[in-house]
Amino acid sequence: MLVMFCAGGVGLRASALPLREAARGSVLIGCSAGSSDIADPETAAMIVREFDCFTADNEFMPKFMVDDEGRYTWEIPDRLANFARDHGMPFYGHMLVWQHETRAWLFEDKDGKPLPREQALKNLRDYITTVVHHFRGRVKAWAVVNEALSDDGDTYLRDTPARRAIGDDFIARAFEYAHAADPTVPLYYNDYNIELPYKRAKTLRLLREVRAEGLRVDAVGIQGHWLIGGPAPEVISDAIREFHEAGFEVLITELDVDVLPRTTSGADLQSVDEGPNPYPNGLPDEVQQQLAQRYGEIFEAILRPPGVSMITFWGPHDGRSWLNDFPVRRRTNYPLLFDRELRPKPAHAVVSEILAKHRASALDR
Ligand code: 9MR
Repeated sequence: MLVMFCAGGVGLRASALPLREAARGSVLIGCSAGSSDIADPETAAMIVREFDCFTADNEFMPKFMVDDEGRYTWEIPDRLANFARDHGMPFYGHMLVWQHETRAWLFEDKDGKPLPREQALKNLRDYITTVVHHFRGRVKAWAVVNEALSDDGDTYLRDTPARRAIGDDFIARAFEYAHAADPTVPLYYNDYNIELPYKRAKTLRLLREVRAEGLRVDAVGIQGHWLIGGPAPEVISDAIREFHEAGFEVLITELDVDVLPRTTSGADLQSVDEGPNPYPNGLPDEVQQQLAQRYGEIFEAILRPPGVSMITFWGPHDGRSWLNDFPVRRRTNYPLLFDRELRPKPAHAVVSEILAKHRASALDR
C-alpha cells in the first residue's frame, strides 16, 4: 500500500519543512514504528511525509520472527520491511541478538540452564543465517548485537543468556554469521549511554575486538535515549568524533528526550522507577519550549562533527513512545516531535531548521 502525501500536510506550519525535506540526503532522518502504526493511514502518511528511513521498533526481533518450536513467522516482519521498500525508505534491521524479545531455546535448555556452547552456536548461526537470508536486499544495515555492555563501572560485558552459553565471543560469532549470510550488508553494534566516557571506552573495546578478528563491523548505534537535562552537548559531539576517528560510521538509532522527572538514565528495561506523573493532560508551554531548545542543542551536537549518517526517533509520535511506561509505568510523556494528534510540536520547527542549515553548509563544502 503506497501512502500518498502532500508536503504541506495537515498541522504542518508553513515555515517548517518536513524533516526529510529539510535534511534531503545530508543525513537520513527516520523513526521507529510497528505494524499497527503503518496500518493506520494518518500515521503512515505522517511517517512517509516526514522521514526517509525506517526501523521496526519491536517486531523485527527473534520473539516475532520465530516461535518456541523454531518455526519462522514472516508475515509481520515482511509487512514492515515491505512498507519501507515500497516507500523507498532504507530499512534498519533492529535487531538480531538481544536479551529481551528473544526465544529462550536459542541459548537455554528447558530448565533455563545454558545450552552447551556448540548447540548455542548452532542455534545462533541458524537464526542469523535464516533471517538475514530472508531479508537480503531489503535491509540497509543490521543491528547485529544490542546492549551487550554492562552499565556497572569496570565490568565489561552484561550477564546474558547468549554470553552464559557461548562465552564472551558470542558477539564476534554473531557478526561473523551475519556477514557470512550476506557479505553485502553493513553491520553495527547498538547500545545506550555509550556517549558517556566510561561506556564509550567499553564500546570501542568491543568494536576493536570484533575488527581484530578480521570481521565486518561498519558502524556503532548510539541509541540517544536522553533527558532534558543531559547528557551535555559536548559529550554527544565528543563521542561521535571519537567513534568516527576510530573508523566507525555513527548512527543515532533511538532518539527521544524524556521530559518527566526520573532518577535513572539509559534504557535498561530491568530498572523500574517510581516517579510523579506531572502532566497527564498536556505539556505546559514552558516545558514545550525547554524540549524545543533541548532538541536544538542535541541536533547541533550531533551534526557538528562528521560521522553521523542516520538519526532515528524512537517512535512516530508521543502516544507511541515507550517512555509512557519507562522507567515509571503508566505516565503521560512527551519525548518526540509529534504530539498524540500527529501535530508537529515546537521542537519540530527547531529541528527542521537545523537540518536545513546543516544541509546547506554541507552543500557549500
Ligand atoms: O520501544 C520498545 C518497546 O515498545 C518494547 O516494549 C521494549 C522491549 O522490547 O523495547 C523498546 O525499545 C528498546 C529497543 O528495542 C532497544 N533499546 C532500548 C529500547 C527501549 O527499551
